[in-house]
Order: sequence, then C-alpha cells, then structure tokens
Amino acid sequence: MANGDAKHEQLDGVRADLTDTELTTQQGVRVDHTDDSLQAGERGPTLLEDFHFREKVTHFDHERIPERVVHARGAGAYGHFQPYDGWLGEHTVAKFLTDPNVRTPLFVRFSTVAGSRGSADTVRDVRGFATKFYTEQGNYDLVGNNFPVFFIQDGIKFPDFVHAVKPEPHNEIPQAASAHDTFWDFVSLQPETLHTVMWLMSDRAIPRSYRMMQGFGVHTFRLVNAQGKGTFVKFHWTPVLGSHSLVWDECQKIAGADADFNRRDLWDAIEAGQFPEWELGVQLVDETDEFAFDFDLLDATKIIPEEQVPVRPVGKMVLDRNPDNFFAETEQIAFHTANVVPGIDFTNDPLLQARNFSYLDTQLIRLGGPNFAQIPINRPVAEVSTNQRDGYGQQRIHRGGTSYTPNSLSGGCPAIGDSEVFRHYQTRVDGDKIRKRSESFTDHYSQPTLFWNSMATWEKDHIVEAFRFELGKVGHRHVRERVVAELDHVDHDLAVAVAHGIGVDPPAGGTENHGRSSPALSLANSRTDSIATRKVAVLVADGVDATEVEQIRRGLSERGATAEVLGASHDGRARGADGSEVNIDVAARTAMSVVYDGVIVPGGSESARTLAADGHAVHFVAEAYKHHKPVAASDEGLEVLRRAGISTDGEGADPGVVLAANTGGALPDQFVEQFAAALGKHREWDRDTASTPA
Ligand code: HDD
Repeated sequence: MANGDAKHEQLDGVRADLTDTELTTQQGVRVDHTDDSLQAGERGPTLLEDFHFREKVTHFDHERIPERVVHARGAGAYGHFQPYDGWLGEHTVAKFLTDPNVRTPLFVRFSTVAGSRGSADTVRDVRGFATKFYTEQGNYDLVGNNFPVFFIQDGIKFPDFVHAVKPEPHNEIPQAASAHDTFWDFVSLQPETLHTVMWLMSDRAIPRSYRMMQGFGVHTFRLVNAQGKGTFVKFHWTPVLGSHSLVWDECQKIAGADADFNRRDLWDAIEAGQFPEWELGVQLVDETDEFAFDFDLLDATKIIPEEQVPVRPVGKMVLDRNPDNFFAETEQIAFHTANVVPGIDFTNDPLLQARNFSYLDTQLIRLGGPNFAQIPINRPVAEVSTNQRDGYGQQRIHRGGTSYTPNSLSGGCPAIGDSEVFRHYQTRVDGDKIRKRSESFTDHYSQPTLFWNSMATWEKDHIVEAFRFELGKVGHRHVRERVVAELDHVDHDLAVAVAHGIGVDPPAGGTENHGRSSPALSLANSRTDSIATRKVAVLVADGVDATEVEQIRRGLSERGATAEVLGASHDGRARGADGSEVNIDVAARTAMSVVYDGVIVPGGSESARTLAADGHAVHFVAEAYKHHKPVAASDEGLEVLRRAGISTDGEGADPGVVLAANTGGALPDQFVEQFAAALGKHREWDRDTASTPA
C-alpha cells in the first residue's frame, strides 16, 4: 500500500528508547551521581562548576512553551485515510482523496477551545477536530471543529470573541466555561454568534467521546481539478459509532471524577484495539450555483442543509496508534489552514482568510521560530527542498553555496517543477478597497431557527436548560435581557422558556418562525444499533451470583462492549454465592456512575443486601438512572434499584430499565439482549428524572 507507514518510518529515526542505557549529560558524558549537587564541603554552597546541576536545572527552567491561545487542551492520535474509490477525481487533483490505492498517514488532535492545558475535558465547549494528512504531495491540514458553523464571520473579530469567552481578565475566572458575563455580553451585542451559540447550548457541546462526534471543515473550500475548474466543497467527518452526548449534570461531575475523561477514552480505545473510525464526506456545489442559496457560501455562520446538498462519501479514516510522547507529538504539532496541497484551495470567506494568516503566526511564538516544520511531528513525508536557511533550531545541514533562486552555481536547483505543483486557483478579483461586511452576510436568525426546529423534544429541553444554566450565572440583568431579546428572533417559545428560568420578563413576541427544519441536525437521528466500545458497570459484593456475572461479561463482550465489575477492592475477588471467585476490575469506592454508559446489579441475596445498605452503591444506580442510562438488575438485585427510587414493577418500569426476576441462577437470554438494545439507544431520553434523588 503506497505511503501507509511512511510517517512512522520517518519517526522511527527519532524515537528514543532509553531502556538499558546509562545516564549522561546532554553532551553524552556519563554521570556518576545525580542526587546531590557539587558543594564546597558538607553543608557548603553549590559550585558554579557543577555543569550537570546547571544543565539539569536550566533545561527544567525552560521546559514550558506557551500553550495554544485557544484549543490549549487536547489529545491526539495517529491513523490513516484511504479513499473508497476515485469518484472525486472529477473535481480535484488531490491524490490522497482520489486514489484508492493510496493510504495516507495522518495525525488528529481533538481539543476544547476555551480552557487552559490542564482544564477538564467535559466542559460545555466546541471541540476542535484537526487533521494533518502527510500526503505524498505535502502536508494538508483540515483544521475543523465538531460544529459546522463558527461564532463570527470575519477573523478580525476573533480576538474580541476569544477575549469575551476566556476567563475574565481581572480575576481569571471562570476556567473553561462560557457561563459568565463577558461571553454573554458579547453574544447579546453580536447576533452573528447566535447560530453557533445554539449549537453550543445543545448536546453537541458535550460529546460522550471524541470517537462519537462529527467533524466539519466549517468553511466552504474549493476543489480544483486538472483543468483548473473549481468546485465549492464542505468537508464532513462522520463517526462510525454514531454521534452521542453526555448530559450536563454528568459533565460537571466527570470534570471532578475524571478530568481526562475524553482523553482517556481515546487513549484506552486505541490501546484496546478498538480503533476509532470516521467517514469523510463532501458536499459539493458547482461554481455556477454560487448564488443559488438564501445565504452566502462564504459566511462561516451558515450550513448548507444536507437535505439540500447531500453529503457524499469519499473515504475512511482510522486512528490506530497513540503517541509515544505527549509533548513531542500532541503539543508540538502545528496546524495551519493554509497547509493545502494541489487540488484544494481557499475561498474568500473572511474568516478563512484571517486564519490563513493567524496559524503560521501563532506557531512562531509557540514553537520558538521559523523552523517548526522540521520538528518530527510536523515534517512532511514529501520531499522538502527550499532556499530557507538558518533560524532558531535549524535541524538540517544544507550543503552547497547557494540559497537563492535563480542561480546558476547549483545548476538552478532547487528547480521549479512542472507536475503536481500547487497552482493557485485563478479568478478575477475586482473591487474598491472597503472595510465593510457584505450585505449577503446579514441574516443572523434563519439558521438558528432551522437548528431549533430540527431538534427532538429532549434536545430542545436540554437547550433551554443550558441557556438557563449559563445565563443564570450572568450577574448583569441587562445582558440576560438582551440575550432573551435576541432569542426571540430565533423562536418565541425558546425565548419565553429561557426567560422564565432566569428571572427576566418574557418577550412580547419576535420574528415569526419560518417552520423549516433539517433532520440531519438532530442527534436523535444518529445511529443507535451499536454498543461497540461502551462501558458498563456491574455492581457486586460477596455472595453475588457468579454465573450471572459471567453471562453479563460474555454477552456484552460478544456485542463489542465491556463490562467492568465493581467491588470492594480493585484487583481483588468477590466470593460468589456458589463459592466460586469473581474478579473485581475496579474498586467500587473509587468509581462514579458518570464514567459508565450503563449499570447492572446481578442477583445473589447476600450481595444485594450489602449493596442495598451501601449508600455509595445506591447513589451509583440512582445517578445512572437520572442520567437516562440503561439500568438492569436481576433477582435480589432489584432491591438495590428500589432503594434508588426506581420502579421495578413491570408496569412502572421504563424501557431503559431491564429486569429479570426468579432467574433460578441463570439469566434469560433476552436479559443482555434487552440491555444491549437500550445501551445502543444511548440514553432513554423520555425518562422523567426530575424527582430522582441524585
Ligand atoms: Fe482556530 C487553533 C479550529 C477560527 C486562530 N483552531 C485551532 C485549533 C482548531 C481550530 C481545531 C486547534 C489546532 C490544534 O489542535 O493544534 N479555528 C478553528 C475553526 C475555526 C477557527 C474550525 C473557524 C471556522 N482560529 C479561527 C480564527 C482565528 C483562529 C478566525 C484567527 C483569526 N486557531 C487560531 C490560532 C490557533 C487556533 C490562534 C491556536 C493554536 C494554533 O492556532 O495552533 O492560530
């Protein structure tokens, strides 16, 4: 397969394994001691001569680099991309998108936007989804998000937007949260933010997993074919596992219980060989249709509804390898929207144009100089041959006496090629020099309304709750009022519902809702037929029915999910009712239900009695139920559910509660089957959990 492992072969040259080595200085001198500094006598001062001490501490003093000004918190992995076939060749000369025999190595970095490097994963935020394709024709970076739209239309507003959402400057509070006055002040004064704010208040902003979220290139880009003809394109990543989200209460608890929740999930899945996969799809618009829409294709606050222009599949991405070193790879990777290859070009989207300046600029400060493309993670697998020389951290030893074009002294090399070169898309540009937003960018309400109309009832409820939570934290009343007034232009019912929750008078009635919707926008329409990689907690104590535990383990594993048995001590054993031993995977006291997708309490009277009397276990079950997760129990285990306030009488039980009574020691086949079906649905959203005490 062409190119498949080219990046790894390249990186093998710099991967360092220190096993069986002896400690040296950076100069390769072996040291005899590293625990005490060189001193003038016992209890005496440290000597300047101690080069080992100075080198060790100096390096430490310089170990930190500036974190990314946005998207500081992230996690990444290696993988590859391969097109299914060559159909896109009609529209682009980009080989990695059109040659099914080419498997392109890549690195993806997922991120949150607002928080610092050490902030929690499960905050309400946009997720970055940046992919660096190491193609044979040079590096191509698709620097996208898990939302298809952005908060602003022109990059000159980016510093304003980011200053508003970041912690407030006087006290640096709050961390990694938009629920504060400056963000909502900005939103209320800048209606172009509204569409993306709707996404931000939706469950899209709290993904269950990086592996279960979509990715979007956001901008309209341009594909260019061999004849130089352009076609507008929007890029989409669709996760094979479907798109699923957490609930807000859960997110806040996970932020404490496991701040690395999404990062760990990605890492663990890859280590376990459960390689995350996405399909790359494109929406194509012929150039003759540039003005066929009721919005401007250059406006990054707009989507092209999928019902209007379908997403056509191009190929598949698989992530199959974790980095060896977080800093060297995930921290030092440098994305840039202007890293394009022949066949992919820009449009005049003013947000994209600004990005094409900003990303190169930011790497210069972040990575310390103009040679950051030589850092191993950033190096293309394509040959690099430039006349650029010198600069901090130059890694190459360029031979020869010329570093300019044209030259005759080096035979004119590097020469200008004539095949597979990047040729900028040619178009006529004509206009007055003006500082003005295009009139075609002025409709800020139709698409937020489209998004709202497309939501399932439970999604709408979550959006209203999110607005209430966020605005509930806004101290300035007039800001809350202005946001509600803006929402009234999106949908009157939404504005009224939000107003009621935040102590603001409901608005009189705004713009009429246009009534259009786009089903593709709803998470309710994502796939629900797989439980692959889901994690289920099985609560046990001494006296548990060991046969049932085994049946649950096997049944879930056969369907691609994992059962983790929670008991008294990690790596310990519980005594089964029949005297056998049951392995404990996780110490129950260290675990919270929020990091699981569902919970099962097997039978066994002694075990069930212990758990029913254990507040932690009862809370565990109640909390899972509150978060709409599937909950199951058999025989005496039902008592634990009842203690958690969950109805176990056949009539009162909801579809996400799976029960097996009088099993006689073995679970009926349909027990795991029904539980798996509920797990596949992800959550039982219609469950009323208002009174659940958790
Ligand atoms: Fe940006 C990082 C995505 C608008 C300026 N951005 C960054 C990352 C992602 C995005 C995923 C993290 C890359 C990584 O993992 O290293 N940004 C977007 C999307 C945008 C967007 C989808 C709108 C469609 N960004 C945007 C604008 C500007 C920037 C308008 C500036 C005018 N973005 C940056 C940056 C960052 C960045 C300051 C910070 C660190 C970095 O670039 O490498 O240059």
